Amino acid sequence: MTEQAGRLTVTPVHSHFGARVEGIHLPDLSKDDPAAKELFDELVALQQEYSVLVLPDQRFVDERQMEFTKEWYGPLETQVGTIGTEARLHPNLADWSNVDPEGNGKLLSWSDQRMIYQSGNQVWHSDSSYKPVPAKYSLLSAREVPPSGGETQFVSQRHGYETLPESLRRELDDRIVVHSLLYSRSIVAKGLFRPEQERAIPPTRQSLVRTNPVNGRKGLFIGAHAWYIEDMPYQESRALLDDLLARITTDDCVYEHRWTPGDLVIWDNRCVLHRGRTWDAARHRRVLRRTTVAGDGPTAEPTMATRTPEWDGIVPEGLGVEPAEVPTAAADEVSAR
Ligand SMILES: O=C(O)CCC(=O)C(=O)O
Ligand SMILES: [Fe+2]
Repeated sequence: MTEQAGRLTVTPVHSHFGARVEGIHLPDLSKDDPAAKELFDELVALQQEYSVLVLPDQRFVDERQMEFTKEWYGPLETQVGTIGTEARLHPNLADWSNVDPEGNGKLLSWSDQRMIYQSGNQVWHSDSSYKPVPAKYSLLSAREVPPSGGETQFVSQRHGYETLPESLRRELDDRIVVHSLLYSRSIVAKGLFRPEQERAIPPTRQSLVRTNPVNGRKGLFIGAHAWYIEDMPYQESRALLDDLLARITTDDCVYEHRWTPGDLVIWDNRCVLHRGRTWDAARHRRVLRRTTVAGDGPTAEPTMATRTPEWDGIVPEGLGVEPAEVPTAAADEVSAR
């Protein structure tokens, strides 16, 4: 049912979360206009409530999208280095596109090396949950869309958490999960990072359950980068993370956004998972551009994870905290001298 929130028209898009918002054209918002500030505050309040906002007909160009995001939301995230071309336009702008950046108008198919990194977006994830300070909001703008396929899907990790059995929720509440982009992309393909790029993204610790600071609502914080739970046998923790993901991503929990050029979707990475859907990339253009608002702080401290045997072959030597040495008889003897 459509409602009026101040000057904005709000229509929920799913029974758990998500709303379509009309009555605002973000590219035109000016910091000099007090009414614009009011409108923006209403939008942020809706964001806390609905987690995903769909704003049709927002005619952004790249420069304005970056400028607007920074001016109104705060510092932008910088993309990590990969073998893909998504950072080619600007370090603060993700270019999700299958159009050959060489400028010859050629379309890149899924077998193209440059598209393989991008295909990692097709598993449920929260943007940059592998960084010590994970992202707050993502603003994804549709510039060109295919006639079919290429949708983006969302699920609410709050609804997911709230519908778990109480006893399970209690078990999860104070747990820490190690997240890693090297782990999540190792499942997609090998060789997606150069050695110096790998060294810039050590695994990081995150709370398994996060609380929204404004309304106190709790949500899970998992997805593709969530590797294992600390202080739990590795296989058991993998099984638990897989089970949680399966529970919160059943069909009835999914909002699927079918893009129209000009759409802007803003989601709250603290409490939502998303994934892109495939399309016929060899035949149809799909160009989306994302700006990402940096998070307010870490979710767990210290942020640096301790190396375990599972890291071998995925995370280069020398990254992370070395596990404390188990004292041997010989070492005891030396220290006793
Ligand atoms: O391509 C998509 O639909 C999803 C892209 C994505 O994961 C992102 O923009 O963060
Ligand atoms: Fe994403």
